[in-house]
Amino acid sequence: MATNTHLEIDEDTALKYPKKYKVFLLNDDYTSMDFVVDILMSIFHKSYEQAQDIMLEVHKNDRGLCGVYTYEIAETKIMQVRRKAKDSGFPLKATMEEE
Ligand code: NFA
Repeated sequence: MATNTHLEIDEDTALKYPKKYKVFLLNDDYTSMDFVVDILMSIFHKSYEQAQDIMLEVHKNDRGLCGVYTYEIAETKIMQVRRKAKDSGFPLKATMEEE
């Protein structure tokens, strides 16, 4: 209305940014370093050098950031890690948390 000077937010049409989620790889004693580097290059699209750095970060500090994604993409990455690790007989795990 013309006399309403309040800022109104239309809940139905307001632009809402999707939440983002950090995906981490977790260290374990059994997964080979080469396999983790391969995971980082194939699933998280890192260069060989970036993949080496992240793998060593996970190895030394128990977890390392692999990327930030929307919920569904983060969830898909985690499932891809689980599937590829299981197929190769490694216990490697990935987790996510809201940014
Ligand atoms: N800690 C594993 C090893 O010594 C390597 C590893 C790195 C595993 C990163 C999982 C994640 N073989």
